[in-house]
Amino acid sequence: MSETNAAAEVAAPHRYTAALAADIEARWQDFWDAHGTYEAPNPGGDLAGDAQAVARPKKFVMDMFPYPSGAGLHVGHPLGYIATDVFARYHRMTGHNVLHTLGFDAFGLPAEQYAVQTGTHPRVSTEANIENMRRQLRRLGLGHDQRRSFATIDPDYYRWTQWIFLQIFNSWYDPEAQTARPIDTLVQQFASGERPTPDGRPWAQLTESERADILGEYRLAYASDAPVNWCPGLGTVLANEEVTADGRSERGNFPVFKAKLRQWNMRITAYADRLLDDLDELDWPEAIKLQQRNWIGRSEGARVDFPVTDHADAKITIFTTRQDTLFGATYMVLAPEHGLVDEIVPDAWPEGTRDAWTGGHATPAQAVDAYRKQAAAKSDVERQAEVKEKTGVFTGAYATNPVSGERVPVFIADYVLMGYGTGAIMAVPAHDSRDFAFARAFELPMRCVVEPSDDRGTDPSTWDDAFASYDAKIVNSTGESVSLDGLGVVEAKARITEWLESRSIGEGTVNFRLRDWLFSRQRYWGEPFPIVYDEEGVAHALPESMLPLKLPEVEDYSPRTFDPDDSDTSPETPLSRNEDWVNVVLDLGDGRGPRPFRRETNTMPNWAGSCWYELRYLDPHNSERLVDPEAERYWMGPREGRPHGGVDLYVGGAEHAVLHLLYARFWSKVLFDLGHVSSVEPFHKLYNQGMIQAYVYRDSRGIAVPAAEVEERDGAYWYQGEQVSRLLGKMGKSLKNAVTPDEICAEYGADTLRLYEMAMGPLDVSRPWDTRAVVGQYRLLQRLWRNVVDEGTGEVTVVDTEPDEATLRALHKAIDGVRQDMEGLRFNTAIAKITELNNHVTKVREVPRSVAEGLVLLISPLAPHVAEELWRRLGHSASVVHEPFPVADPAYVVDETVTCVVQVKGKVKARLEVAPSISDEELEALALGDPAVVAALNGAGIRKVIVRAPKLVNIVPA
Ligand code: ANZ
Repeated sequence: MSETNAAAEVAAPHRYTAALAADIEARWQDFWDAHGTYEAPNPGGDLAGDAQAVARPKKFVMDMFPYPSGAGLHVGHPLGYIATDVFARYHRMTGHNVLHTLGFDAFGLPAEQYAVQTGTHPRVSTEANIENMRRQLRRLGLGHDQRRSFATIDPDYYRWTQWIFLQIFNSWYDPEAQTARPIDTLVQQFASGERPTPDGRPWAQLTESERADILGEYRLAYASDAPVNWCPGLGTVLANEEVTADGRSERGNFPVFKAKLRQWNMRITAYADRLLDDLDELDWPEAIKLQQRNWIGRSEGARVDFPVTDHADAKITIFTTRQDTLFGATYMVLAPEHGLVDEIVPDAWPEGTRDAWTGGHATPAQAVDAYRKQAAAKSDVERQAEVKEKTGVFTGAYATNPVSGERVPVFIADYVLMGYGTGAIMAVPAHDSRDFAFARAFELPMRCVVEPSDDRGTDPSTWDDAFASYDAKIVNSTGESVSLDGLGVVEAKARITEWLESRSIGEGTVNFRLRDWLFSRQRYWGEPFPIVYDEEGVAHALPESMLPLKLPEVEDYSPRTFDPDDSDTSPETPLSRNEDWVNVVLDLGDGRGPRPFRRETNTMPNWAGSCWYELRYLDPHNSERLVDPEAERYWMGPREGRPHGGVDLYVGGAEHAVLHLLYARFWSKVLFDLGHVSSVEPFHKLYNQGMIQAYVYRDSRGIAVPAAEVEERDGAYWYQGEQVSRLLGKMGKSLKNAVTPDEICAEYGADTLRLYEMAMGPLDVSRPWDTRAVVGQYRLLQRLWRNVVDEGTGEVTVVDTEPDEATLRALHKAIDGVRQDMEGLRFNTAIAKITELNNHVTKVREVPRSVAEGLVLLISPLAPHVAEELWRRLGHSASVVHEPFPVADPAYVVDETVTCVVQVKGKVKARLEVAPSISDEELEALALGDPAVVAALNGAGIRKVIVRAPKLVNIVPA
């Protein structure tokens, strides 16, 4: 403590200081815990409570839960948690039953990597991190219902994650009914013959593994051998959403390769339409909705068959979004991996093959082989990149354009992807840039079939690039039995689709960019799959009674060490090394008695736990079912008659636009379809908070230096005598600029930290942290304290008199404004209004009790500890937490007015009631618009207007 502070404490022993704040805060936190102040009752079950509270309107306010990192929290992390806490507190005070709590998303790579390095079991380090975070969060005075908190690593929790997996595994999507249904309903259709089997044999004659293969084509969770993103550097495969635009792992930045590995997938694509349509029902930022729309990527087009020349049965089915340009298709391209390639490749190059098409190879088979090897080394992202130089080779085969009858050469090229559409395209070089570049390089013909709207003419050989437009007319498109000439693009698409369908050579289709969700990881620290394989390799679900399937102990958590740049490695899972756990004899209760099985040794991705955690908050201890239906309906159920219920406010970072938020929506829909929940959507309102940024200081080598030790001199920044540069960036340990909430709490108290974070700016905007500015909010609290408590004696100084008119106005205006700001999450402006009121009160000699109490109530959601303390000292025995929030008296909210006299030629023609603060310009406009004034002027022009706001306007006509 400095000497001046010490002196001040002697003179004012009851001043609001950091020490007093620490004492107040600790006491009230203990009080809240002891009294269960933030516990929200459920309508029934073990968390049932006060029926009156349950009868109130509900508010479910939620944060994206944190990963308990070893570094603990820095001041950037709680920004959202404080905001939801303020919002939740405000709603408690406005008559709501508020559910607010926080759990931990605790599976994941960092704990596992730490385990590999130190040998510490991930559970041990994760639990220690959770403990530390709980302590840090508690210090902030967050009003969480602690009974509802959990971590995703708790077996009681992941038991239900596994249970949901089984529901998904045991269901299929019925496209006609547009819903998921139990897989048994499909088995019945096959068994009864209502649905034919693929090869027509009766269901009863198929072997168990044949049946399993057929059902695997329908299950919403299924294993497949499709090419996946294999990241040797992380020793695991990754979902598309986890791979960056330049084909590297989002975490760790390692190269990602395509590899064929048997993996679990979730058939999220079955829900593409619903995921898209239901976005309209959500109160989410438009930017996030747009990202989801783009990610799902719906495009309407057609599939068209092109018969292969000299192969009576072979046809190439292409997907296009521009079937109106069919007459312009002058060649075709298959993805190098396309299954038809080997079938159509002839033994020798046909006559007329250009040298440029062969890649210098003696036979088509050799050319294809060499090109495939080259393509396999590239990621999808690289293949889609806008490189002007397109590569490929001729397959030696030709096909027939079904509308023009023209013979078109068939190529393979890596710019066509196997995973999109049909993996084959018709190339229309005049109207598609990729095709244009390819046709240029391979000397292929181009035909203009969409009339250019600019002056480039209709000869594509003279163009610089393709002409792509939806707003133009079709030309050069007349065949024997169909013509599109003169039609617009939209009409032409419809006309040609109809024609194709009538001849059964094509059909209109909808295609999605969204891929199925790759759901297995070769990691230790994740949920084990509740799946076992029998000796035939058929996958079986574990019966519910065997859940949770707990993670086994292993000797070694590490993935096998791989060369991160070598795509030829293959994964080996940590769980597979525990042979005792893997090989088991189980009675699955299917009437076949105990049999030997091998367990699945992959684990679920770390997104699994966050796909449904909002539901567990509702009914955290239920061991009988996922969630009690009454509790689910109460907190999450349909709103306004629509099944789109969900969390009332969900706050988190915008970086989760397509991963977590898409996966969680998908699981909600499956659970809804299967009748386990009443809402089709998990999160009704989403809000993205901004980031707290911090200055990063770097020395001349570019290395970050400790920000706390940098000095500012003459507008420059210095560290240990060396000048350093300053840039705004992220806050974090590695950038040596992290400020912890613990430090700020120690220096000022949690209430000051809360106020500062909320006052920094609009919640959705990123803002730089400035430790020196924190003191401003500290002073606000000191002034508030002084308005109620005598710093010398500790006595409460308020008086039981009526406030004067000006104070009443200040109070009620603040109440009115703060209410609106609280509803709209504008906590920064709410604080500005409270500050203004507090400053007004500071000037009042004796503070009336009603005004002091109003102030305390207004600030209590933001600074709950000091509010509780003052409320108690003001003589209340109940906590301020459930006290009604003040309501403004409208009589004091409207501005006072004054009467303004309007004269024309010196005679009073009108009287206006205006605000005292009205400007000259505004007053003049009002006066000139007044009907009596207009009548008096009677069309005459105006020579002069003399304005003396707010009382007089004098108009001199021309
Ligand atoms: C002919 C055409 C003419 C096309 C034209 C475009 C413009 P979106 O809109 O993203 O769905 N395409 C189809 N399958 C492909 C694949 N597997 N790999 C690479 N490209 C593929 O894109 C659809 C368009 O992308 C399709 O329409 C097809 O080219 C191409 F003036 O067909 B189009």
